[in-house]
Amino acid sequence: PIKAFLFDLDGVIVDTAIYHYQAWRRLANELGFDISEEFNERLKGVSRMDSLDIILAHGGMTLPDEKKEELAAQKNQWYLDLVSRMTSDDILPGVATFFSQVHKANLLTALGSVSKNAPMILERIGMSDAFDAIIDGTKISKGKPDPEVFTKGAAELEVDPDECVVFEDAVAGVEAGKRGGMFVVGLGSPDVLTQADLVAASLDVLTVDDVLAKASV
Ligand code: G16
Ligand code: MG
Repeated sequence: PIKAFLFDLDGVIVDTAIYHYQAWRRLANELGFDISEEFNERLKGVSRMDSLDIILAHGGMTLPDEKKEELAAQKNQWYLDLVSRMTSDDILPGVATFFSQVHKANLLTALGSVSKNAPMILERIGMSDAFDAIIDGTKISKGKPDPEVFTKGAAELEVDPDECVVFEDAVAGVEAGKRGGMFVVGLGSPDVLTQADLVAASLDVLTVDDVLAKASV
């Protein structure tokens, strides 16, 4: 049976994905090139340094590690400026209702985010206490699509991978959940999230009963 729901943060609970994109785009522009929204799909769920490497390769640039650290810190500063004004109003539609159904169903919950800023964002939106376990970028050594962030979440909740459902908006995150042996609900477009077991536009159009019925087949 399904015992736990594991949630990505950016693009699932809160729309910080747009702020990551804006900050990366500003960095690319300063380096003399641009990144599109379509290109940005490759960055979702990918760690800060891996994202920078993908962007630099896209711009045909190679830089020494010291310079890369500097650029990553700059991007993070811009990102922090953008998210500093967030409040609970920025929680995505359907999240509150979905979480009340999750608790009623006695399911365990974990956050599975590769973001080092995840605890700060949870604090800002008033959801620090909403999860039974929190796995963030400071607790893992490999970002998505590696399954580590989700397998650690399952381990902390003391459940098996096949007892977990993962909720993800990113191609790399869906792959991470599948590689971890979990049922994956993709939130976004079925044309993009092709590896997901079930795709919906957002948590707003899903109920916990729907998900449990589909994941338990
Ligand atoms: C998030 C975002 C990524 C971001 C990564 C690292 O992952 O989707 O775009 O690059 O975290 O974030 P930070 O630079 O804040 O450490 P997730 O797993 O929450 O989707
Ligand atoms: Mg995400």
